[in-house]
Amino acid sequence: MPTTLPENSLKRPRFCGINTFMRLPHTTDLTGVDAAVIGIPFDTGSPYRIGCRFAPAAARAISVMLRPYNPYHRINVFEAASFVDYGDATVNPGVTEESFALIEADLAPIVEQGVIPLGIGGDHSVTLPQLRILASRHGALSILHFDAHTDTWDSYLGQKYNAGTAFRRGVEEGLIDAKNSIQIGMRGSLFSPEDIDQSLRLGYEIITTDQIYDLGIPAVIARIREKLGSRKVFISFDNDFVDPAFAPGIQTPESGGPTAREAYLLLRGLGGLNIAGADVVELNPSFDQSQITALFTATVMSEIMALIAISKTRA
Ligand SMILES: [Mn+2]
Repeated sequence: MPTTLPENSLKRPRFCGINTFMRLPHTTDLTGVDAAVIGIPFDTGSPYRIGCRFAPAAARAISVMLRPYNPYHRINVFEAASFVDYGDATVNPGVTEESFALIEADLAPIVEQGVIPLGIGGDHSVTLPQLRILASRHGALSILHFDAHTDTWDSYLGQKYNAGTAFRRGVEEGLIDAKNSIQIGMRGSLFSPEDIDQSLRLGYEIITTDQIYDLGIPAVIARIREKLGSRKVFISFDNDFVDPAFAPGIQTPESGGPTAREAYLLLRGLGGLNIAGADVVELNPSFDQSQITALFTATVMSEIMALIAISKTRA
């Protein structure tokens, strides 16, 4: 039994105490730890609504609602594997490349000790420094990228490093094995067809939101499993994957998306994936109502944690 069990909300009410993710212990001691949640409160990469820097705190605040037993996988996540809340990475707001170096340095002890980092963004630019440190250990990673947008632009308003470019920079830097990666959920108006074509040229497979509904969720799960197999995978989940009705508090909303339930169904089909790291990004609490998006963010992360718990049980 791990020594990192969360505080028991049946013994002490969940609103008592200082919020950590799902009431896990806040520690940087990674002895025996399988995965560490780390906030990455950086939003200078946001082309639209700034404010994702407050996401880790907002996700932690509502995450106390989430209970340790995942009934879909029939597993007590925290008995099956050891998780901690590592705290937040340090950033310098307004200074992107310095912040990336700071984020990478703060993640280094996690990755070097073989612990799986679980990032809570931040805007989507923060995936790049996570991939830099992870690829230094694992080599190029397969990516499972949930998002309404491809984020493979060469630059955005003249900026090479922001929330719209990480998945091109990652390929250019040799961090992403695009030929063994999938981008899922693309939809909405585009600047041009190139928004999609540029991803295909980089080697990504794309499953658009329309294709999710055409194929059906079981077939999409089968395709993801077939493509990623036992490869080392980084799951990057942009909250704008779902319809703004289910995630209003985000940086770049895109109407006409899947439901929260459909997102969970997709994630729950991925038990056994070889997860090297994951992040949930683009929660912007300034535009959230009634903690809807914060709860969605925390729940997505908890479903990813369940996938890690399953793999530790099987190992
Ligand atoms: Mn994105």
